[in-house]
Amino acid sequence: MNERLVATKSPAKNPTRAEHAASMSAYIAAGEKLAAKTGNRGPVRLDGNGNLHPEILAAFRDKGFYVFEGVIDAQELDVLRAEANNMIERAPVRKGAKVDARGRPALGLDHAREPYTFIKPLSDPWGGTKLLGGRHPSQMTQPVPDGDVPDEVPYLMRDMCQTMPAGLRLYGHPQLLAIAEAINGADFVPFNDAIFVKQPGLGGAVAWHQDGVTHWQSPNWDPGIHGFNFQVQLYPSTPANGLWVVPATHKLGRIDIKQRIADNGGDERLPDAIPLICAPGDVTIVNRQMLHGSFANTSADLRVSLTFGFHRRASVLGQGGALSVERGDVYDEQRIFERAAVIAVAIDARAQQFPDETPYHYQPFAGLEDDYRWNDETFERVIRDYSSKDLAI
Ligand SMILES: O=C(O)CCC(=O)C(=O)O
Repeated sequence: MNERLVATKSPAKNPTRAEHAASMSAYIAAGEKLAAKTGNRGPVRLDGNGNLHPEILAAFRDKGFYVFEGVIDAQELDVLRAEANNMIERAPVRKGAKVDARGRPALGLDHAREPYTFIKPLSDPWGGTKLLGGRHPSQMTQPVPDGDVPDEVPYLMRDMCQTMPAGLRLYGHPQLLAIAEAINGADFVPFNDAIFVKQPGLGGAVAWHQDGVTHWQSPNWDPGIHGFNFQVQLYPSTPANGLWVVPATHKLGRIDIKQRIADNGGDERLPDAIPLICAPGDVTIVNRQMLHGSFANTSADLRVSLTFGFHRRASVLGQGGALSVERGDVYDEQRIFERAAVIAVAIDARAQQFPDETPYHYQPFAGLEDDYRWNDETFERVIRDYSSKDLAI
């Protein structure tokens, strides 16, 4: 038997919030120890040419994740928090409503796609369903929330580059884009973005899964073919509210997740997993082929993770709609160019706000910078409803 679970009782089928939190404590303690041993964290280190330090790249390629500490400074973090909180507060009071909880027009009414996903408090909306390509085969424990709670809470919020000016500027962050280039090449392309909201005592679980759905059988399959995601943490990301990963699983191909859980006695607390523990302003990268997930947030701590990913161009070109993208969509040169233009505008939006920072040079838009300055015209042409051009694989 795995020694990490000896001291831990299996969670009851529908534990109370407090029972669930208690059932996690030994697992969390063991996960913290394993995470400390695993390492793969520290500040962003670039070499003299502005490239990600090869040691970090090698560590990421080996374990499939890295935690960058202290990337976003306190001032930028404050603005991001205020704007993300505004998005939470301005959510429709319930699914489909036109107003927020205070009767103001809800945010997102003019978006092509509803930017919010709501769930029942502490639920796992995807586990054990066919949603999102059926990639979450096993449902997590869904504890019973305390007392009087809303029927639905925001789980995901999309379109941060449209609704949050600081979110757009973050998308043009020179260090983050240098990391994307190191991993996916200078002609890297975007994937999508979503803000995971895990309110204390309410936030839902994300069942164990691997993200990619397109290239598992590809003759060119390799551990990096489905790209990676950033998560920018606005609040502490703890073992109780945060993302857990099973290191190095990005190299294994498609994993039989149901079997892994069965082999663990049906217990979702996978023994080799580690929590990505972050302070506010830390940024994680996670290979999208990693086995990862998060538990219902029965803790007292809010987590808000701005999540956005990037791909290799070759992984996307010629592919088509997957996950939340319309099935008939084709990722041709034009589609990729239009979605990638968000990066070009974001770089300029950031340069306008932070004139002392050296902007990132995005090779696919070299020479086109003047057509992609941040202004009202590019908001309409490039940013409005950009997520309907996402490049999911
Ligand atoms: O942050 C989370 O809880 C889940 C994130 C996730 O599953 C993802 O980024 O694919």
